[in-house]
Amino acid sequence: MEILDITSLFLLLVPCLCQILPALANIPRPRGVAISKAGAYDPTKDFTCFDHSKVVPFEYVNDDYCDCPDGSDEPGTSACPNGWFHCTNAGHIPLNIVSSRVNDGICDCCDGSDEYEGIITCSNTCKELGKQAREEAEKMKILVDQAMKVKVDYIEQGKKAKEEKKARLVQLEGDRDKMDAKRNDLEARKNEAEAPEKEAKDRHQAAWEAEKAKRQSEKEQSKAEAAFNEMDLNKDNVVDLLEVVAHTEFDIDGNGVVSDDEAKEYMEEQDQVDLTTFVEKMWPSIKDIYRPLSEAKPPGTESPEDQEVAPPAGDIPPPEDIKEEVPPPPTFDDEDDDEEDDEDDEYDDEHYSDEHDEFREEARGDDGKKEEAEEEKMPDYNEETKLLIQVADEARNNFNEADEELKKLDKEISDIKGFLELDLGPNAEFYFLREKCYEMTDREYVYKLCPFDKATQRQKSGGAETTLGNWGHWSGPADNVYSSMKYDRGQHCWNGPDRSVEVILRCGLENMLTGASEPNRCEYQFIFTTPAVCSQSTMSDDATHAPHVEL
Ligand code: MAN
Repeated sequence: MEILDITSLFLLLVPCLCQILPALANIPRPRGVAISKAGAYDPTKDFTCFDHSKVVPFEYVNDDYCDCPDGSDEPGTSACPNGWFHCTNAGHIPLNIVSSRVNDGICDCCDGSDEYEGIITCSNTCKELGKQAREEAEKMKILVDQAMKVKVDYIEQGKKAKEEKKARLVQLEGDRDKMDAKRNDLEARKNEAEAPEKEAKDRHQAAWEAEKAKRQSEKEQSKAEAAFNEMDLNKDNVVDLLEVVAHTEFDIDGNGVVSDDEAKEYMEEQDQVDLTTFVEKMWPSIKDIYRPLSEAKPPGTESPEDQEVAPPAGDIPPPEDIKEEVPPPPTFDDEDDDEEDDEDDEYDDEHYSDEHDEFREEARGDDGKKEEAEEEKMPDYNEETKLLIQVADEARNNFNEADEELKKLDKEISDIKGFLELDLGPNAEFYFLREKCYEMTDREYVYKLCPFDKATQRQKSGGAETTLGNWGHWSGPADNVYSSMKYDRGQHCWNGPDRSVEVILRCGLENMLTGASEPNRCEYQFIFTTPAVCSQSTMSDDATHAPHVEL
């Protein structure tokens, strides 16, 4: 890759000037004077210093004594420290050198004119160097011309894309208005269809809730009646004190015996309770602790937490004997001895309860569960409601489709607006760089530039990307704004600012990230070549403003 200074390039690219120069070179003038200044040195007149500070006889010019403060009387010697010596360099590029280089033993001018005192003999290489330079310049011109063709293509693409997007935007905005109206209409229809649907569904739900409540209360009634019948051991149609006392689960104080007072707590303080009172008053207060005698554990097998467990049905004494001592509980061990057995008892006690529950679960069986689940399930809607749901579903689908369409249109509109707001250069020449990424690798990192999006860095050895910056703005000097880009708001640097990147754009035949550096911690500089910044004036621009040409 060749990098040429623009000023030299410009001069190299004016071959005709080089052809004219040999002829002009013969115009008589003092040594070290440029042709353009020859008129100021008239041998028939006194010499006026360029700064008009003095007028001296013409013989004082190049007499190796500095008379003029600006050094203009000594263009061809080294007498004035601030003087300039002009090399004509016929066949190549003329050059001004500081007068201290005159006769210093080093050949500075290709025509050798700066070394005339014989300290050194300089051969004239201007013809040869000029030829080479012109060939180089010619090549460069060809390459810049090629880059310019690419740029023209970029401009066409960019302008076309902008026009297309603008046209699409107009179309989309029209479509959006229509879709918005359609959506609103469909929303109204949806609401219209949903009102009777909701009414019918609510009605169905309410009827179902009522049915469930009814079933629940019937269930509760029959549970209460079953409990009453079970507790009414002597079948005299009342549950009396003795019958309640037989149920150890009513042992409130946990002393192993249900006292009359404890029984009465549940019996509305009466000695006996008939079916109606039992169902309405007693059952609600006992239903959570009540156990049929047939499910009660033998006394003495209760764990401390499970004191209310009653003795098994087989061991229930007849009602008249109920106050008599309860027989010892059966054990699940062959032998009845010592501590180990106590532990086993504990074990068995726990498992007694679990096994019993499991047994009851199993007894209820899968069919029972299914039936229950079936009972819990709300019945299907009636035909009229089903039809209303169908109509509402259709209205909902239509509305949702239109709503989705509208969202899609809004998204595309917003994307296009974003695109049109993006400054892609005075002639949209940077359009081509959008939605593309360019990478380069240095010793440690892989750097990536995605123009108008972001700049990143990642370790060459792998790992996650660090965002160095997000597209910010054009950042070139006021008279060449599009010569650099700023990407800022990158990842925070723990030991510095938020990361940011300045991307210097240079004219090049290819879009290429050619350099990446970090001049200050977390402040990066990229060099990016692109035909998009080339111009015919690239060749003649002031070197301070024009980008380098890298071709
Ligand atoms: C990472 C890289 C470097 C940067 C340091 C700052 O290592 O992003 O470029 O200088 O963090 O801590």
